[in-house]
Amino acid sequence: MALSIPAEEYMDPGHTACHGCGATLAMRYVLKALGPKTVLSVPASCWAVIPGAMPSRTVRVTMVYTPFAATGASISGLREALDIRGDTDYNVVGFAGDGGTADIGFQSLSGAMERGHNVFYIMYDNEGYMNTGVQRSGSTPFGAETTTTPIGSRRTFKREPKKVVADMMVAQGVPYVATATIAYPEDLVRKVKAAQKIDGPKFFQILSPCPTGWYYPPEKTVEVSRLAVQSRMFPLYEYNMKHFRLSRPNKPITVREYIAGQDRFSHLTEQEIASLQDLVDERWNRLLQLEKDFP
Ligand SMILES: Cc1ncc(C[n+]2csc(CCOP(=O)(O)OP(=O)(O)O)c2C)c(N)n1
Repeated sequence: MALSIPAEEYMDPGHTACHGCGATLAMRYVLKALGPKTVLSVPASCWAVIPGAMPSRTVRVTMVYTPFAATGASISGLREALDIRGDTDYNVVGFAGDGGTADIGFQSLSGAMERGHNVFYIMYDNEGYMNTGVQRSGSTPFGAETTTTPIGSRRTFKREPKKVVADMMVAQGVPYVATATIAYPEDLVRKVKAAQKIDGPKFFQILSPCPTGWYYPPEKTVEVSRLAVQSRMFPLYEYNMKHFRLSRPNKPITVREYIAGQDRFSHLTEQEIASLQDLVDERWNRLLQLEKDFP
């Protein structure tokens, strides 16, 4: 497939992210797809600090900081205000972490999607509250160690399955919903451009691996992102105006192979790995059913 990633950059190289941060690549590709007429609304998260303090900015588009729980409300207001001014050609984008989306910002997100505003909501999913020190979020997968689910003698790793916000947005009937990840930038950019054609709410969940919180070497971020897809831990799909398309891994691997390089899973027993594999298979079957239901 021909490389179709725009050459233009809307992010500058200097920023305060950790080495190997997947969330910086997520922003870079999203902005390449959307271009300069974009307004970002960012709540408390890693991305609230990545641009640095004034006069640093890192992104070459307007960025508004919003309270943790209010991304959905803030993009609703920005959209309506820009439309009143006649700036209908601006992309309005909420760019929030998984804690700010799956947990604390969920009602605000759900309301914005239900009211039908012409906005993007991008959840960059690093599977934890990383900016504040790797705490568990609703989007942390079963089995992971975090600082609020520490191993120690009581082995309190996360016992609950990952809350998959994209699937919830499909259930809500949001016009465009996609999952994507930074190992597949052509797919990510294509999806953002496809969504841009829709005059209504658009939701993205972008897996953005985090070496600091997943405990793997920073140079492995793209590889980890690819293995997440190949193992079906993070399936890629597109739900576009009631058509659902699920991407099949071209080199399938097991969940065990995916988690092998990440110390956040290194404590798991054989039985616990099997439980994680069961959860992954169960969700995959639900997604296959969605493909049948929305051909
Ligand atoms: C109302 C409120 N509660 C808590 C915080 C502290 N806080 C700032 S960033 C953050 C973690 C955000 O996690 P997530 O949304 O997953 O984004 P990430 O840090 O992983 O990029 C927390 C808890 C806050 N700023 N405001």
